[in-house]
Amino acid sequence: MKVTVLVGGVGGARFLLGVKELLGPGADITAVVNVGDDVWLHGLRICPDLDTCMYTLGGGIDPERGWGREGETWVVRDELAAYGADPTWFGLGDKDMATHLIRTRMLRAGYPLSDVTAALCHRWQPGVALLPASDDRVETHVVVDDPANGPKARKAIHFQEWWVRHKGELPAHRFAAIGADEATFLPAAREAITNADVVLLAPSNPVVSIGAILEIPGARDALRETQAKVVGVSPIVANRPLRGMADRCLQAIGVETTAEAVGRHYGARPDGGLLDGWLVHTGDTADVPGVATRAVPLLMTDPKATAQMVREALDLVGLAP
Ligand code: GDP
Ligand code: FO1
Ligand code: CA
Repeated sequence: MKVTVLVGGVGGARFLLGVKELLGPGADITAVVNVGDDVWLHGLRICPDLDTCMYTLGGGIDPERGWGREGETWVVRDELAAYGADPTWFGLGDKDMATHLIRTRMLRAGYPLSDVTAALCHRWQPGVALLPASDDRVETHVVVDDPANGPKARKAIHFQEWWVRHKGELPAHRFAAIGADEATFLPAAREAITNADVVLLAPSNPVVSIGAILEIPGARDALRETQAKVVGVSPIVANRPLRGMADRCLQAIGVETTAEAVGRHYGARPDGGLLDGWLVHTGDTADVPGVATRAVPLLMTDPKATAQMVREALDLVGLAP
């Protein structure tokens, strides 16, 4: 069975562990990974969601933080801070930095991000094809108040500045995918969606992970046009995100923090939306017109529990492995 999964970082990576667990070695799994979090810092190209997926699936992730390398040291970060080199609010670990150095060198030599990612994955052998949603630069920015320039002034800051520096505490008026107008959805990602037996939307942040992928021209069309069933998994459990600040992101786009509201936001395919099926957590309810819904345990406590979630997602659209 050929499975294609749209993913962000930590939630997406843990979900992919479950897909791998269910389908076993040699399975045909492709992940289309959000690039909206990507950023240039200290002259290096950082791709947090791609790296989180690569390290998680390759066994190199720090399990507590959920991002970056296990057993990390921070010598270079501290030395940069001693020079006062901006930004001091974003920490690059020493081991992780080798990834960014290689990525940056290859990008500067003219290789597209998809080729660079494949090269990095040679080492990590994630067992899943990790495809950036685009080879083009499409970075999420957040529109916030700018009181220094007047009571009504606003400015757009990079997503990482909003998420890491301000911890999502600055009220977000909206999110903007800078560069999306000139970007192309990665052709290999489109093919992976077109040729899949099933497409899964991981329980990733619906706004700045899945939503950011969908902002790339061609992504929505690929999902609407595929013959494969599309099943989403709710990241909202008992009206809360299980990690991160999806509630603040949803508020900015006027969507309630409930599994039902997120399901309705994605919408039913016959109505121009994305979903054939929508999984919510046991005890939650979701009435999403035109979409098959089911409530099952959705806590990704370990790959076996997550594999059971994936099994339910496939079963919901008649595809039990
Ligand atoms: P990020 O890029 O690192 O923020 O990660 P993602 O966007 O891929 O995933 C973040 C989302 O994962 C959050 O909104 C969480 O609610 C969700 N999440 C984390 N753990 C779980 C879990 O065990 N079950 C479910 N259903 N969602 C989860
Ligand atoms: N998150 C933080 O909260 N603080 C950091 O200093 C930080 C550094 C960092 C470095 C590399 C990387 O791949 C991820 C990093 N993250 C950090 C996580 C990440 O920026 C965000 O959690 C995501 O982009 C949101 O998905
Ligand atoms: Ca992310």
